[in-house]
Amino acid sequence: MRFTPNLICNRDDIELAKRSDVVQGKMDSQRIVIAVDLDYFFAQCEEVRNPELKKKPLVICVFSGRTEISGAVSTANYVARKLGVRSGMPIANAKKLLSQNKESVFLPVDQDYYQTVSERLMQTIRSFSAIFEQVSVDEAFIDISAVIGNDFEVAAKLGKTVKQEIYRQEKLTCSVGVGPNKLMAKMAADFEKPDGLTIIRPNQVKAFLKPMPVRKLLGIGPKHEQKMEQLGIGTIEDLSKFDTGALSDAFGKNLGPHFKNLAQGLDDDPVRQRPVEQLSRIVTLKEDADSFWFEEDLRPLAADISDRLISLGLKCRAIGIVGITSELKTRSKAKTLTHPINSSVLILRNSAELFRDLFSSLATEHVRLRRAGIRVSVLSSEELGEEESEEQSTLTSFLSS
Ligand code: TTP
Ligand code: MG
Repeated sequence: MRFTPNLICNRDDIELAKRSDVVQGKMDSQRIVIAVDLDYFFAQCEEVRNPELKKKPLVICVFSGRTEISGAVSTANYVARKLGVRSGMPIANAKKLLSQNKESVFLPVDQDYYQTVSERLMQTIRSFSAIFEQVSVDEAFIDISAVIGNDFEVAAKLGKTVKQEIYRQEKLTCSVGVGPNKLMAKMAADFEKPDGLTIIRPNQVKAFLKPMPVRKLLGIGPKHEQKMEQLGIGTIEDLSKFDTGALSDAFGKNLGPHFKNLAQGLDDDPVRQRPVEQLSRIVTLKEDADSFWFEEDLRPLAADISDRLISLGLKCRAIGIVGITSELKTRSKAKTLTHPINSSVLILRNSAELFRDLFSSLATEHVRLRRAGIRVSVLSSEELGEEESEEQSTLTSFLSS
């Protein structure tokens, strides 16, 4: 059975799909969830920045710094994966695997860049449904039942539009799964990678899961798999038919029945917004700085963070700065605010203060900064305090001082 339909998508369908009045009355019968997972995310971000990398084996590394090659592989593009490179393997092993390939490129992770791309991606995905859950830096769910009811044909087109929109905005490919719950949507997204689109309708769930080995079922780890093997459970179908009491004996009274539900494709976990804990932006300065003169470089970072906070309806209660020195050492400072803020000028003001402090402590060491960043945390949707408006009025004098 094929689960990947060949769809032709058109904007009118989607506009129709977004009109909730078209689907009134169908909502309580069924959920439709879309899972989005970016393909080889960190490595693909690097390819967007430098398209020449596309045809080369590309490995993104978390260097531990002890030796030139100590550390682990974060991810790799599919060219490198075809040659055996995998997330989590020692960099030394990846180097060995690619030793014959002169074109191979090994890059360090650039967390801030990926984070910035991720935040834009999440905004795009969220624009398709307010019932949204970010699972990781490159993965999210949306529940589209309230938008399109239980029409899987429209859902399939919407899934395709999500892919197209992400590609149009970021030039990144992703794999999308559409299913009746989070479990099935995620398994659908994993089914065809990279650049896949897999739809699992409710009447296809059983056939989809049936032949798969149990380790493919989300939530089943290597230890569970081992135990299941001892019980004679090899496929997801075996698990779905296994005696519930015996599963409870083997895995406990919660986990045993839970596994059986998963094997039947059942999952009632709602798609829910997880709180955003912090936002950060970092910039490489035009020139390494030995005094606080680069306020102009900070202004766009503060504006970016402010826009993001406002779009999420959040304010921050703590603000921090990070400076990366010319020697690539990290220095940071942070402060707690008396009142939550989200305005760009106040974020700039508070981070500027922290940078002034940082520079006075660096002055004696003759250290220069290469990169400067702002991070806000302790986010909440609290209302502005009165003090913020007072602070606003005194701000101009501070900035021009
Ligand atoms: P994943 O989505 O698991 O992997 P991926 O996007 O690189 O590849 P795929 O096409 O299979 O989805 O993780 C997202 C990012 O998280 C990944 O690009 C790098 C980072 N990551 C690590 O740093 N270490 C790891 O072990 C894994 C699995 C991911
Ligand atoms: Mg991914």
